[in-house]
Amino acid sequence: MSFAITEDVIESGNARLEQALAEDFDALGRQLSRRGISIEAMTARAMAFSVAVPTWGVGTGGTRFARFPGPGEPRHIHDKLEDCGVINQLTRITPNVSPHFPWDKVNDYNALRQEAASHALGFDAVNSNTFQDQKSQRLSYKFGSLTHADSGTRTQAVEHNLECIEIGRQLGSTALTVWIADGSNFPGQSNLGAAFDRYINSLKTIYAALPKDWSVFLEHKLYEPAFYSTVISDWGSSFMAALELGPKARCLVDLGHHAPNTNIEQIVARLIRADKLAGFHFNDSKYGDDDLDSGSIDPFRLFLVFNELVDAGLRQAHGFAPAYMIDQSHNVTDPIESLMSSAVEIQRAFVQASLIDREALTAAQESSDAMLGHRLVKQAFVTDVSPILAEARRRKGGAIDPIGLYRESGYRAQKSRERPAVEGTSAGIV
Ligand SMILES: [Mn+2]
Repeated sequence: MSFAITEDVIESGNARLEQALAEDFDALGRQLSRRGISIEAMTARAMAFSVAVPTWGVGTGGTRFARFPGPGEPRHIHDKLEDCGVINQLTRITPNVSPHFPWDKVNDYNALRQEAASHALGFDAVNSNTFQDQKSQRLSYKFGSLTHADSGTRTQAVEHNLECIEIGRQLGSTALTVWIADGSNFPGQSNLGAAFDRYINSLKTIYAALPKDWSVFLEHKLYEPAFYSTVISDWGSSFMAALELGPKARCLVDLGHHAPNTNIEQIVARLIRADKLAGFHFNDSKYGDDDLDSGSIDPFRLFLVFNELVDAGLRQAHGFAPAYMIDQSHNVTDPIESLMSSAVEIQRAFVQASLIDREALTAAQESSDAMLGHRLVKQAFVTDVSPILAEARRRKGGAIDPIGLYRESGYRAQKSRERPAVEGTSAGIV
């Protein structure tokens, strides 16, 4: 019998914190009420919010130099589902997981779907992988996959994506996320125009195989592993491809996949306007695609992205239904703690952005009152909405203090006994 955190443990943990939370919640409620905001409405918004967790995120990540595994790491998709279940059990904001193939391959996907449901989890977008070679693979992706100069290699990469769609269909997913590492390291190595043409052609075959209610999410990334050119390097390339493919193709924004100082929230606004925003891979970064915990470096940027998202949601922008997912690498923390903390930070940015007085902001913008516009946005950002987030968790049966309760539960120590270390786990590779 594997160890699990019981509802009793959550209840008794919460009992010790409930009084203080009630006081903080009341105080914040009075403050918001003076600003014409209902704390109950904000709590309801917080309770309705969710963000998906990637199955590979529950393992310790690493860099190209080394990986330092932690105790009790998940050995396979079954352990990963167990860990993802704990994240949702304590935070109540991550009811879906995003699987990755071939890392999460099993024989019976209906059984896997039921197993996930037993942890109160469903499946979000499926992720294909043509950025590394698998053991039994016939042709190598060393020089590319969907855009490889060799048509046989392209076909193999297309077929893998078709298999991912079929697996996702059985899991109850409705989207395929495609990120390719294709590009070049030397000027002259690759024909930049022809590589993009080959991308479009490969994606057309994948697009044609999408079930009726499915979408394909195109993920761009500036550089790495290719260091001279990347085929889908920016939102412009992604947008061109999505436009050519059709309405089921949209652009996925990974916050770490842009040049430093890029105004990501403006990219988000453009994609919303074009009805081409697929969703997000949330993470934070200081230098490049650092895959650090969401909100750990630049919470203001995260908030400004949500400012655009909340605005689009409130004015019911056409086709607006972005998929939210975390995509991080946890190298020095317990991945369960990092994912809980990140999910809460993402939810925090959403609630903070919901506090903005949209009418007053529009009036300030229309009268070119730069300072007032800025103050209205900043006022929302500096409001500590922690009591709303904690109360939302409490009302949904989660933990008032998820990380504190997780540490107290001894879950990790129990798992380190239950899960003997194995070689070559696919967890944590991003
Ligand atoms: Mn990503």
